Amino acid sequence: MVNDRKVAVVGCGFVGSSSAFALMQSGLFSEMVLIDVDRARAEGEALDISHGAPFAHPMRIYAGDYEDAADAAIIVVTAGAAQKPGETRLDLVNKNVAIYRSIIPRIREVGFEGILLIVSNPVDVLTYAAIKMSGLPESRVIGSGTVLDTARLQEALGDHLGVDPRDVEAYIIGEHGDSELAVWSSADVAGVPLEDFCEMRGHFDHEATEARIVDEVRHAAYEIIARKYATYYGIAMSVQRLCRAIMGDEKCILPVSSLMVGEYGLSDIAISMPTIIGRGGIECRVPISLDDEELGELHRSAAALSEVIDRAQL
Ligand code: 6V0
Repeated sequence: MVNDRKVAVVGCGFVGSSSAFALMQSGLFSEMVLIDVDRARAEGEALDISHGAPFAHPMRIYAGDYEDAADAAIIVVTAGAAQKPGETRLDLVNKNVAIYRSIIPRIREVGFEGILLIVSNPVDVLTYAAIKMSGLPESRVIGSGTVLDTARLQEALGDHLGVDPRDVEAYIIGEHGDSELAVWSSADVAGVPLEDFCEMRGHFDHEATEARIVDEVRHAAYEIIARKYATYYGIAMSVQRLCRAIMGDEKCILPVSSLMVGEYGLSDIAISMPTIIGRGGIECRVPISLDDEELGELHRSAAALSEVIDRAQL
């Protein structure tokens, strides 16, 4: 039995607690279980966040165990080591695969029937690992993927063009990491091709601007970590957005990480591309059109991930 008003968060560090805080404010759920290997941490966060609930939505928030999460509609997994200054997301693989070996089988054992939302990094590798370890149908295992990177891209373009970032239709796809790519060839604002819109707003140096913006997006996490040692608010809002899409059966299109089954010639790998999200999780991947250069970049991104997956022996 799935309780549609219940969510669980595994890992209550910066990302888990910020996500829990965002979910408390969302009104999507009336019960939230926080799980962490450091039980005191989970208890402290549950108390602190619950004291904000009277200002938002009535909600029962408590520290618990996997048994308490068995009937949750969504389990968000943020447990794991985070990047240190200078580390890449892929550097985290061995540590976090080992952590996932102590988490995902527990979720499987309690007979979880909801949606597993993977957030820990490297998110594509861990989404693949979670599919393998959980035995859940692949449609019910979603990696937050490049949802955050796409928000960063929309924000940068909105700022550059002086428009609401929500009106910018542009995606980051591929690995959530150094090899991700922006799909410029089909980007638009209100149906106007991006480069035409740029010219309308007085910007003509497309190549240099696109290179600068994609570079800023790729390096955003490094810039933030260099200054404040962690990133968490942007991902917390991405988690809230994904939970809203699932619980509202929105059928909205978000660039999540999921198992490829032949799209662009890719398979046996989890990577991000625009995907229709609803109450069942992943409904359908949307094969966005790519030009030859973008397709080449996507294949390079996938090859980098495949190599890491092979080495991790999942
Ligand atoms: P953190 O603040 O160190 O928190 C990690 C938490 O996980 C701690 O509270 C640990 O006690 C807990 N933990 C460790 N092992 C276990 C276990 N076996 N079972 C339960 N809990 C455990 O890290 P932070 O919260 O900053 O980052 C967490 C993860 O999110 C890292 O892998 C980050 O790289 C990743 N991020 C992913 C993003 C994305 O876009 N997908 C964005 C930002 C960070």
